[in-house]
Amino acid sequence: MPLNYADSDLKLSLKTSKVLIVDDQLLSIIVLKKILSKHFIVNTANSGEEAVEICKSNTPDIVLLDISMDGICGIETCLKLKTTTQTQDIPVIFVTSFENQEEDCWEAGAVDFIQKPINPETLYRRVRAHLTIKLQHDLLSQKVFLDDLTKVFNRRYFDTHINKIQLSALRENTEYALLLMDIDYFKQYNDIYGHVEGDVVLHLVAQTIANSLQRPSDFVARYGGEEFVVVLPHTNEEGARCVAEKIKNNIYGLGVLHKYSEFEFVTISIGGATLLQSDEGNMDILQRADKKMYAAKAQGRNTVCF
Ligand code: GH3
Ligand code: MG
Ligand code: MG
Ligand code: MG
Repeated sequence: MPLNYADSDLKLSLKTSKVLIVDDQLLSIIVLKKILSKHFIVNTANSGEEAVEICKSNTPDIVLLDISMDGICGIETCLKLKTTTQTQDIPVIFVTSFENQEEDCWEAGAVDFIQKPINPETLYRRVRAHLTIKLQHDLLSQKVFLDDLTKVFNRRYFDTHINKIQLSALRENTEYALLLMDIDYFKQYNDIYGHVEGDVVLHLVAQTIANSLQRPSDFVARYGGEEFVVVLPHTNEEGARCVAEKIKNNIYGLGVLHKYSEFEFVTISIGGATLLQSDEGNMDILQRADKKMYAAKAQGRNTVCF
């Protein structure tokens, strides 16, 4: 089956795509915005610094970038976006009157280069073409990296991303924390209420874990059957304990009846660990979290253990 949007889905997604225009000249912003806001949602920034902040807090689907600006220039802005995990997948198109800097733009990681003065139709068509590629890339990533049942990331996503997180934490000499969690008495839950109801609870628990996370860099993945793993970059043990307690309480707080649990409701046991600078592969932190999860089970379940 071809992995493609239905035409109507693609049109709808394009209409709600976010374009960030970055230019220090108000007039340029007005001209570009006038052309593009007929087709897309447009946001603007008048410096590289502001653009980087916006890309982190309100991620656009594409960035149109001027080269010559006060403060950090366009090329540096692009390099910053491309070397930050959170923003590196946002396509960047340079829009400039410079003729001799094209090479630098490609080197900085741009996907395209549009020469001023602007031809409105060319601008719109090129932005549209790059947005279409971006949307198809996002759709493909979703299919590859999302768990169908729970709609959180799958094991493949975890395996792919944990290495990057571990390497950057070791390089920057910072911490990160990992929480491994397993629903309590879930076999019995299925036995009593049936697998269909069990699947509903799995989805609800996964979404509750996801909603308990606050930073954009935190994520949850389904690790196996009814086990989930949460990754908390730049977080020490104290911070990770807070997140773990919050998750545990939020799951209990759902109030999903479980006749054969001593807690009366569905609960979760959580084991946590943080990176040690002596760690080599990421199996070390995983194994520590796994041991702690079993300790949480042994301590009576519905418990956080570090
Ligand atoms: P414990 O408190 O020790 O974790 O007990 P448990 O019953 O949860 O233990 P165990 O890990 O052995 O059981 C996991 C069960 O989770 C087995 C299976 O019935 C259920 N499970 C795993 N994946 C799925 C799924 O995709 N859907 C449903 N409905 N149930 C699942
Ligand atoms: Mg300028
Ligand atoms: Mg289990
Ligand atoms: Mg279990």
